[in-house]
Amino acid sequence: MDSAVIEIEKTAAYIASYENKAEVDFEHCVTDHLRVSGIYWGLNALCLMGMPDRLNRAATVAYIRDCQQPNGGFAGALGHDATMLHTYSAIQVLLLEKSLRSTDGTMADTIDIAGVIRYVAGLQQPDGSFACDEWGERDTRATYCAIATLYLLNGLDSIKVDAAVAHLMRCQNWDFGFGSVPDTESHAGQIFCCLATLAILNRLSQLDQRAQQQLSDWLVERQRDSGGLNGRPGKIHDACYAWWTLASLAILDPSGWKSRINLEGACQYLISTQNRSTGGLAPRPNERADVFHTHFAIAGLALLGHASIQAVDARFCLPTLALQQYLSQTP
Ligand code: GRG
Repeated sequence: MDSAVIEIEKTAAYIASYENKAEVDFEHCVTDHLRVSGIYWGLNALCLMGMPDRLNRAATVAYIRDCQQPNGGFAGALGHDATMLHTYSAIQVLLLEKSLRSTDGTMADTIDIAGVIRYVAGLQQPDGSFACDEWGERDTRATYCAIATLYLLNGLDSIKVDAAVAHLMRCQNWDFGFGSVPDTESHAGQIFCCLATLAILNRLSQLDQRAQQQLSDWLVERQRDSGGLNGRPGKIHDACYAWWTLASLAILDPSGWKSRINLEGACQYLISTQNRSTGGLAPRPNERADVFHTHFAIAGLALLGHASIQAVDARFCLPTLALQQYLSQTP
């Protein structure tokens, strides 16, 4: 076996195996609250690998539809409360499905779009931030999910965009990175959320040239000798940061970032995290695979331009073609 090859078929089989996990399965039970995001991770990775039909897409869409709550948001699983994260995941899945079946129907045939917009807008706080759910925890992940969802549904006019941007900028630190709320440590995951939000809103100019340069340098320094990336100084590399860190760089410097990273090393690191017995990719070599890391590693390979994986949009973490197709059909 060639250790330098991404095993597409085995990775797809690993993702598809989740569809048939019984409800008595321990892993299935303890990840119940993540089901809708899990469907996004699985379907998006399959789409990026050109194998969307490995999931029963009709059943998937029906499940997502049934997760919409009376308040308009989507729960992570049947019987749970709605959250901002699962609402964005649900819209991402429906967008992928819509782009795969471009001829028939709109998203509004499946779900209550006005309800989604109402739910998301209702979670904006007086300081411009967004809550993760109706119980109130706020962070920049919620702002990203809110803005991405509203952009895709043409609902940005239902919120105070300037206040949302001002809040994000209050989350920026002395090192030009961003934390989850003001005065918290810079972390590549939160940096992604803030930069992707600013990019979607066409507001990257909030960061002057010096800030963009210093933040790019900070992100480039996340690559380790292993080729893998970490999410903040002093931490260990992890496959998912090939997404959070490199997507942030790609947003900041779309034409120059590839010359600042050891692309081959990053690809080889991701490939080395494949679990060759179970299939799927793990945070680090010889560790247990999971769907989250499988997805973000595949998305990382897409950013890096791996020949077997389709191009990905760094702002939305969706295949570029599917996103373009959806946006061109949406009034
Ligand atoms: C669909 C792209 C997309 C995003 C949805 C959920 C979300 C919005 C964004 C999450 C951003 C984030 C915070 C990512 C980091 C996830 C992660 C691996 C956290 C681990 O944090 P620590 O502190 O790990 O346990 P480190 O690596 O810092 O030691």
